Amino acid sequence: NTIPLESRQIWKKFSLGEFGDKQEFQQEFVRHVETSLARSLYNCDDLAAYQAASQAVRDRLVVAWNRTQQKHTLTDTKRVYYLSLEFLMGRALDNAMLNTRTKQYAREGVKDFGFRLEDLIEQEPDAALGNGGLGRLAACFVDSLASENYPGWGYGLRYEYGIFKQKIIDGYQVEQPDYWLTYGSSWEIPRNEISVDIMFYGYVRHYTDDEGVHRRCWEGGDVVRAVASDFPVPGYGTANVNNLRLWSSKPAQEFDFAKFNAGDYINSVSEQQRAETISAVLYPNDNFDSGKELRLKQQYLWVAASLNDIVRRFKKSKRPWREFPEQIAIQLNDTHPTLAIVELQRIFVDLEQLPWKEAWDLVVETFGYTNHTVLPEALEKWPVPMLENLLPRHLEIIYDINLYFLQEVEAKFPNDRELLSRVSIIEESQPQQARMAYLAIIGSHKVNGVAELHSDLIKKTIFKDFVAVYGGDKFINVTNGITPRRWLHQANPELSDLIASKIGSGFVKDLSELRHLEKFADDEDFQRQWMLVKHKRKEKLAALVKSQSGVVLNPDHLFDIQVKRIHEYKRQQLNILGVIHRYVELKQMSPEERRKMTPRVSLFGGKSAPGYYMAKTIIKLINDVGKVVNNDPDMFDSLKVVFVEDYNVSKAEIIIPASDISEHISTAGTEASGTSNMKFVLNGGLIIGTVDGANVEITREIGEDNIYLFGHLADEVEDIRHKHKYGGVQVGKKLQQVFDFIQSGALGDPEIYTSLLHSIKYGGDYYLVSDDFDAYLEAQHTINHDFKDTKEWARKSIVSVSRMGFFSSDRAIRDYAEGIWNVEPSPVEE
Ligand code: IMP
Ligand code: B1N
Repeated sequence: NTIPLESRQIWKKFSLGEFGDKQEFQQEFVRHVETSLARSLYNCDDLAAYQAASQAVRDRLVVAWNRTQQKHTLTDTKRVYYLSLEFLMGRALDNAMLNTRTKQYAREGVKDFGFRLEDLIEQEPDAALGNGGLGRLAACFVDSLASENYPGWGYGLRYEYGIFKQKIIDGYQVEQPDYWLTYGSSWEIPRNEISVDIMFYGYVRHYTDDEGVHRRCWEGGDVVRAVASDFPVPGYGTANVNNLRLWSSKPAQEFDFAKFNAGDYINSVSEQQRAETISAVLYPNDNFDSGKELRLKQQYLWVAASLNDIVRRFKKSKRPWREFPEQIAIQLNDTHPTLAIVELQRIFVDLEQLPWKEAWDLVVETFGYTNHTVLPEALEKWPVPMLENLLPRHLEIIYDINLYFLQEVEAKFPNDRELLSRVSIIEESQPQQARMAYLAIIGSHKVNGVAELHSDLIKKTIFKDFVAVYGGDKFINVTNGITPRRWLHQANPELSDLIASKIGSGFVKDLSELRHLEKFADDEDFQRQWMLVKHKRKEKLAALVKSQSGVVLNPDHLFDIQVKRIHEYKRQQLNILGVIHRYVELKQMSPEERRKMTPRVSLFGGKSAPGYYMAKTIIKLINDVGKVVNNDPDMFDSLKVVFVEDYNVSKAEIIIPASDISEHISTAGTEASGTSNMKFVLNGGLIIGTVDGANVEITREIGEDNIYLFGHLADEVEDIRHKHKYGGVQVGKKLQQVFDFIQSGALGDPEIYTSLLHSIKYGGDYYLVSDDFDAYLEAQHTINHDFKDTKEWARKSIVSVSRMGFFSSDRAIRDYAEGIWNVEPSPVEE
């Protein structure tokens, strides 16, 4: 099925190339409106224009995509597969135009037809197939894999419903389904021919093969079909286009003939239909394990389909099995894909009949595992009875992996039964549970945390015993990063252009070039331009807030922003209690005194898991404070409090460039890394933060004079919790004042907040709000003072940006490539 040699010249003549000019773009645009969309020039609105523009750009990506895959197949290079249950991609059009450098043609091209490109970009729904940092990290990583020319694919699930849309009604979060495929996705290439049948339930049959070897085989279960969809991932300034392959569950062709013949046609069909529910909806939990069977089904369907695909591709190369890890690296984004370890061992042993030990060595060489959290409620465990029912053969393999592992431990540390029970994959609880992180460690050759502090912490706490067993070298750090394409060049073209005017635009590809900016930090003219960009971006955010909530913000005021998932450990409660404190203070002042204070805007945004009561209470509190403060004439020139509804990637692109200060104030030791901290600083905002996650390395890079750190340190937290537990919590004067204010009913019915306040005062204050409150206010006080010196503020901002090169996800990907995957870039010629 290849085109004959003699005809290839004809083919090449018609093969799509890059857009050479505006006209070429317009030609394709009109063609797509008239044919793909079946519309006309009398019937072309912004949405149709968006779709036509997308398809014109997409067509080019598809051609480059094929060229890239062809090249990788031909050269048979080692490939990387990034398995993530979440890819929080956001919008694709702007990114695709920037990465392929066709934005200018598109802008001018649609302008001739009376469209503004910005309006078309706004038509695209976010691909929001993730919850927060973990999912967005995966999206940054596929961008960097492509931009750095690595042959790297993402594998995930094609949820029909991404993370819910958040409405705020009467101050409360209300969830609405996010059906993002209403108009289809212009970026999706359906691959109906690529499908894998996946089994659930069934039983294990034992048999003896021709050579007399005892073997086991999983059979007799229900079958569901996984079908592939591909989303091209263009690199920046390279012809390399990688792939994000997402699986959907579909009914298998197999039909329940028994039922069918018994005349139960309707039930037989509708049972098949249920298969589709597996990939229907993303679990809306961040840093939380719900332990539901449907989630386990999602994980297995995705992992089994991906491995089938990977193994099929490997088999095409006709290499012997022992070369598997020389050709393939698989990275596990947290424990969600840990069953991949078991599935690959099953493929090797049951299907390909490799001896156990030989197979297992290949498995361990293939996998790497990234840990993203130490929070106990987030560590995945599956009840053994659930595994036994859904995946009986996998459970047996887990038992065997565990047995061999425990034998190894026993040989190394004889007679330590305590140790054996501590490191066993199977927790002896009622019912027994399989600890997925332990399985991931045992089945991987490298385990990494996502920031230095976090990587040290996991070695000292949750994985301590495994460091004793394996030695420290298996556990490494790869600090997270962000893609400078989306988070600077695309989100903040004003700043990107200003930077480029001084140091050229090379930093978009090599972020370390930002260091050349430092010599302009004292240039007063440059400082003014710098602050002008910030001001423009604050105006843009103010316009968004105005249109959404009617609240008018003054862009001259200090914008203090905390946007991220709402979680007690991230401590939005500390922030809002601080805001209340400020409000109470301001109220007690005379108008003259008040005028001397730094006027502030406190902006919040983020979603709570639908079942997380305390987080929802925090959202309600923020909104209630906003209602009182924003309607208080005394506060008009001093304080505004805003909750931005439905925080998502596209809103982040507007919000992040607009901060003067952003808050990253998790209880020390709880935020594994954080990535928005990096995004805010890269956009010239300073941060207030605790000594936690990547804040530590940001401080090291930009210097401690350029960051406002406060609060207790990670190694003090355990002792403080212990004291709370046995000696009670001391609520200081200032915090008590805030509690009194809330309890006075000034914000509305205080009953609503009782559980929140009690969790601090009488509930052991697990997140140390009381302990860090005064230090937090102190740091905010310093910020108010420093903000008045605009020149010095601008200098700090410029210096910080110039030192942010390390936090590019390109660097992170190179760290993975060298430290874990052992892969080389494989560029495609333009
Ligand atoms: P897969 O590796 O079989 O999943 O193929 C992925 C895509 O890469 C295919 O749809 C093809 O477009 C391309 N591809 C795979 N193998 C070859 C090849 O041998 N020559 C050219 N293109 C290939
Ligand atoms: O992963 C991010 C880090 O920057 C954040 O600090 C970290 O909190 C985040 C279960 C998670 N850790 N764990 C999750 C998400 C969904 C889920 O179902 C856990 N998310 C993080 C990137 O490293």
